[in-house]
Amino acid sequence: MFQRILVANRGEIALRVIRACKELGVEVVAVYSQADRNAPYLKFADRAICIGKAPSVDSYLNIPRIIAAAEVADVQAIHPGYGFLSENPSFAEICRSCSFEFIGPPHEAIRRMGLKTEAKAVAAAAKVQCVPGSDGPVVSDEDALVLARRIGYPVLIKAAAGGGGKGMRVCREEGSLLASLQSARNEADAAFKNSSVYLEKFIDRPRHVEVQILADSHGNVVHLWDRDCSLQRRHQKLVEEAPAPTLPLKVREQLGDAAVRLAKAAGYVNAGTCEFLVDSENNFYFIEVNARIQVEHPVTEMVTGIDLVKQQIRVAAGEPLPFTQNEIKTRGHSFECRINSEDPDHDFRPSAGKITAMRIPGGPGVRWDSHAEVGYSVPPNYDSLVGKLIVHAATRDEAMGTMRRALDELVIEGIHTTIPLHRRIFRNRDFIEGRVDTTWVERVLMPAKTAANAK
Ligand code: MV4
Repeated sequence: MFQRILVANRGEIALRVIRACKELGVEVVAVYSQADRNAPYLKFADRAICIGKAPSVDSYLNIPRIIAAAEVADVQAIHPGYGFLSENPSFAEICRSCSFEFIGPPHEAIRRMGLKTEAKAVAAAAKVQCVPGSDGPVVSDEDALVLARRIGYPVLIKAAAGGGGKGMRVCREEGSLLASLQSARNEADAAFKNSSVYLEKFIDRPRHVEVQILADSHGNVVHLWDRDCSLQRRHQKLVEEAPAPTLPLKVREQLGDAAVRLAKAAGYVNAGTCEFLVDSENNFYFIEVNARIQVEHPVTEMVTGIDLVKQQIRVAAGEPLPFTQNEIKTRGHSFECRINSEDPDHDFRPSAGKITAMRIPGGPGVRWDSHAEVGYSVPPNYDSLVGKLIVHAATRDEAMGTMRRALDELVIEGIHTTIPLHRRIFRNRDFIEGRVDTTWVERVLMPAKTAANAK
C-alpha cells in the first residue's frame, strides 16, 4: 500500500478521499487554491499545499503546479477526484512518467473513452448494443445526409469529444440537417478544440441508467450494479438512486454483463461508469464511459456495502479485487440529493457566500458527505455542490420516507440552496412512482416560464 497520497481536488470529493486515506492508514496531502485557503477540510489532511490563485486554470487545472506539490510532498500516488483533471489523459500520463501512480484508469483507456466514437466502437466490438447511428465521425455533408436518412429522423448530432450535452443538436427533418451540423461543429470546436461530430437516432424521453464497474490490474472486472440518474436539469443531476427503479432484474443483469464486457474490451482498470439510455420498453443502449469516480458513487456504496474510493486506492496500489461478481449483491435502496448553493427560484443562479447556520440530519440510514460547515464561505470560483444527502433503507418506499424526513431536518442558512426543490421532488407523485425520465424536470416539474404562463 502507498505511504502517502496527494489529492488533486477540492471540496466534497477532496474530503471524501482524505477520509478513505485515513481509514486505510495512508498519509494524505491536500492542495488548495487561494480561494480555498480557509477551507475546513484542509485540517484533516496531514499536510496542505497552496498551488495558486483562485481561477481553476491557475490551481486545480494547473498540471505543473500539482506535479510540483507532489514532488515537494514526496507522495507515491495522486487521486484526481471528479471534474478538473480527472479525465485528462495527458495528466494521467504525466503522473506516470513522473513516477506517481495515477489513481484512475491507464491514460490510454482515458484517451480512448474520451472520444465517444471510439468508445462506441469498443462497445460494438464487445457486442454491447449502442444507439443506432453513424459508425464513427461524420466525414462530410453528403455523408451526413445519407446517414441521417438511413437512421431515420429525428436524429441527434453529438460531439465526438463531448459530454454534458455540449455540441448536441436534435434535428427533426432533412431541411435543417446541414445547418445543425455546422452549429454543432462550431460549438464542439469552441468547447473541446475538436469539431468532430457523429449521428445517433434520437431516443425519445430516455431514462439515464449507469453501471458502476471496478477493475484491478490483474484482469479482474466486476460491476456494482446500476444507478438511475434521470432526474436532472440542463445536464445537472439533482437526484440519483440505486438500484434503478422499474427495471426488471433480468435487464439489470444484462446491463451489468454489458458493462463488464465493455470494460474488458477497453483495457479498463480502476473505477468507472458505463452510461446507457433506456427507452420506455426497457431497451438499453450504451452511450459513453465516465473514466473517473463520480459524484453519485455513494448510492452504489450504500446498496453494495463496498467503499469505492478505498477500492480505487487499493487497485492503484496493485491489490487484486477482494470479491468476485457472485459476491456483489445489492441490499435495499439508496437515494442521493445533490444540495447546491443555487437559487431554484431564479434560474438556479449560483449563490456564493457565508453559511451562517447549519443543521445536519442524522438517524438511521442517513449519510451527509460535505466539506461545508457553519462559518464556511462558498467561493464563487467553482461548482456549487455544498453537500450530498444520502439515505439507505430496506425498500425504495422506506428510503423515500427517510429522505423526506432527512430533508426536513436539513437546514443551511446564509446562502440559497436547492433544498426546497428537493423537498418538492420527494413529495411528487410521478417521482414517487418512478415515472420520470431525463426530460421530466424541465417538462413537468419546472416548465420554462413564458409570457403566456408567467406568474
Ligand atoms: C441522447 C439522448 C437521446 N437520444 N442520445 C445528453 C448528454 C449526453 N451524455 C447524452 N445525452 C443524451 N443523449 C440519443 N441518441 C438524450 C440525451 C439526454 C440526456 C442523457 C442523459 C442524461 C440527461 C439527458 C438530458 C437530456 C438529453
